[in-house]
Amino acid sequence: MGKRPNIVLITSDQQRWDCFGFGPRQVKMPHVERLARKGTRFDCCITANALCQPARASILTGMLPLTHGVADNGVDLDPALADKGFAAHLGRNGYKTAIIGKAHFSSKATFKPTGQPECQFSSVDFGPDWTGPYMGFEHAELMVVGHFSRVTPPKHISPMPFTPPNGLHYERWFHGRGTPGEARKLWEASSDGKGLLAAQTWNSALPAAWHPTTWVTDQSIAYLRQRAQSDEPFCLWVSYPDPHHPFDCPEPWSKMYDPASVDLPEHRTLDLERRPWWHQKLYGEQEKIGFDEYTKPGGKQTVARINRPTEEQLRYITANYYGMISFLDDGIGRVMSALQDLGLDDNTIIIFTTDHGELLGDHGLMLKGPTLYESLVRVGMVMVAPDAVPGHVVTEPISTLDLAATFYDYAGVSAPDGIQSRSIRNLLDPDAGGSREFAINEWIAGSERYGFTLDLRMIRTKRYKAIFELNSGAGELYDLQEDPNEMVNRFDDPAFKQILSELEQMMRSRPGPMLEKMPERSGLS
Ligand SMILES: [Ca+2]
Repeated sequence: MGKRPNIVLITSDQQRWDCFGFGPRQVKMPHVERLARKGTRFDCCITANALCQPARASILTGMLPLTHGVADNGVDLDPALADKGFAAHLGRNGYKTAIIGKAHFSSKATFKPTGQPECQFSSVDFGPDWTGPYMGFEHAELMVVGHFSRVTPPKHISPMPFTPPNGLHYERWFHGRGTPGEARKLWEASSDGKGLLAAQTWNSALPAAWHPTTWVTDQSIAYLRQRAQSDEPFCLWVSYPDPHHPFDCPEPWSKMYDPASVDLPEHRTLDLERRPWWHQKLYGEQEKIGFDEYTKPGGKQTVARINRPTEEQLRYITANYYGMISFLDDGIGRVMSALQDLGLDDNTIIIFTTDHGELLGDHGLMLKGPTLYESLVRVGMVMVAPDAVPGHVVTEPISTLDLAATFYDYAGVSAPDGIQSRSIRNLLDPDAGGSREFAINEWIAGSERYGFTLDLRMIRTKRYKAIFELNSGAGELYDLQEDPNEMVNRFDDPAFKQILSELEQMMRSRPGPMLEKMPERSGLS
């Protein structure tokens, strides 16, 4: 490979590891499965955080949350740190860089204007002519949210003005479809006339052609066409906002999976008595806090924003979740076809992964929260690179934050100082004997979120997962080899004392600098 390779990073939002098409769940992703046959699949990829903003800041910067400071949702990434991210760094080294879709590097649901394009208020100052630069990307075509909410919070807290002149490229395009108001009306309507099937779940009547998945695909292909005219290497982040809730799958994808026969979790009832105190406090005591409470001034944000679904409701949610995933796989297939047609495929590294998972009914829980089960922190990752051995599966624990260093490795540039990202290129060769000991996850859940502060540090080795809540000293320890469903917490089990102590040592040995003081919160998410 003489010329430096192009890089196309494709991500979804909130896609659990077992829903990547190559199993074990039923959901189909034929194009991603094709990528996996051609390239390398990482079976134990762990996100640096279970929420959008910290997870995405880690992918971009190659830093852990306590180093870049976005240790919770609602915190903006410092542009000075984004300047050490892969977009800025590759840009300085001759790459053209772009992000198309959902960025979420700064808060959208802000308390007041922040001056950032993704801020619900400040987006008005970034008109149709604005296409970056943003957080190191030379070119940006974005959305403020990408997944609208059917619920409009009271005006005094967050008017969510995602209609023009507020909003960004996708929102402006979306609201311009058809007659005024038509796109929004169709999105809220049901294609099957049944209305809401579960909380935040319906078969949307929005035409698939107007859906963010289609828009992200089309804009990405247009960018690739442009890039194919030039010899400069490029790095494009194609960022789909699905299958994040609401579960509003459009036709025909909403018809693809029969709710009656979708997979259900083996353990789908609340089992709080087995868990440390914060599980009980959030899902036991605070469960009754509703949307009104969380949006009123000084009110606490509840984790139970989506009620415990019945089995029938969970079936509808799951069928729509699967449909949204197969829809975005179709987009990935179109991006891959464009690369081939443009003659770019033999010198382009393609990665598909996501920012974090989705509980989807595991242990009676939905969406995400400070319950760091595998469905939430383990994600799929596939990489097609020129030196990949087709079909190779890597079982070493790696992190999504390792992508930045991997890109530098392939681009032949040295990494900026102070990052925790490590290139995964040496794991591509099955005979090279490359190994990894553990992956790290960090989350400081501020009191604005839950009414108390949690300082969560997670260590994931091939076999074990330890979660330390540093403020209280409580925690969790699961032996994933003997207990893949994480049913028995061994944290206080004397028989596991030595293992826990080793895992704690790994946590204390975390590499790199940590911020002394975390940045101020700019919003809720
Ligand atoms: Ca997300």
